[in-house]
Amino acid sequence: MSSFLRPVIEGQDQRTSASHYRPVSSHLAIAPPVSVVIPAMNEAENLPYVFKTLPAWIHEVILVDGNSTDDTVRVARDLWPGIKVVKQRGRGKGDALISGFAACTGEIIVMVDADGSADGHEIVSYVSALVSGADFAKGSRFANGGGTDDMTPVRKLGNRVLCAVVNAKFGARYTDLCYGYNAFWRHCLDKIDLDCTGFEVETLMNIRVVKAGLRVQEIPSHEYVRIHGMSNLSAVRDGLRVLRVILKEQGKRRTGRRRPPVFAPGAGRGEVS
Ligand SMILES: Nc1nc2c(ncn2[C@@H]2O[C@H](COP(=O)(O)OP(=O)(O)OP(=O)(O)O)[C@@H](O)[C@H]2O)c(=O)[nH]1
Ligand SMILES: [Mg+2]
Repeated sequence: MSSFLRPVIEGQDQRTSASHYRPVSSHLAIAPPVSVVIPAMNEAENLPYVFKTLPAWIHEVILVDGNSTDDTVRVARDLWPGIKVVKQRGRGKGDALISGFAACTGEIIVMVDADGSADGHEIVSYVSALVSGADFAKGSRFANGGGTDDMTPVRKLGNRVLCAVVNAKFGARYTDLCYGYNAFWRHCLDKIDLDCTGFEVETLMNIRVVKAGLRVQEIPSHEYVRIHGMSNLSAVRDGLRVLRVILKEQGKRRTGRRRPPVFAPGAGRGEVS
């Protein structure tokens, strides 16, 4: 069994018997602190639903605000006292996530959308996979046990085709590609060295983890419909961006043996408050 996890023994006080282990379910306690990064642009109305499902054992929540013109930041601070808010300097979801990751102090990082489509109760499945040996826990709506209420047939088709292209070109065995619910050990950031701005970010991560030879485990996940507001994604425009990333990554050498650049926690490009 990995040194990061151990069974919860009934009647034993997890806090005193091994001070850094925290129970995350009825039968599992973990040591590593978990950071949750939430990119949000005008999601004030959805945040109550998002925060309601986040487990109390999370070490920190980082909200990356994309210059929202609604009450996103105030609502987030009310709902999760102590939340770190990163003010995004650039534009796009990829840019937001890169800033958020840089502000994390946890060893495990979980990405959660702010539109109410992700269920925070699933975080324990992602974390369990990571403490059991995976480097990257990749959410999948099409793995057995997953699902989506949110994707149109056109998006499903586009995702499927792009996923097949990634599998063929990079030797992956993914069942889903463009999905925003994922988790990973912070050390992965050194190896994937993210450099993108938009909705292609998840694809870039999925490709680079394979190229870097990291251990990827898919986690069945259910995507609910966005509760309020409009999607920021355009199927054609963002589908083309994803395709461009795939082609660009194919032209680059594998990164597996390359010594990764050092990642400095807290050295974000955004402004933290
Ligand atoms: N900070 C920040 N967040 C963003 C930006 N663009 C999108 N987001 C957030 O990223 C998450 C995913 O964006 P969505 O618009 O829901 O895109 P999607 O989930 O692919 O599309 P739908 O399934 O239609 O909702 C949401 O929490 C958005 O608020 C941005 O430029 N900056
Ligand atoms: Mg969404």
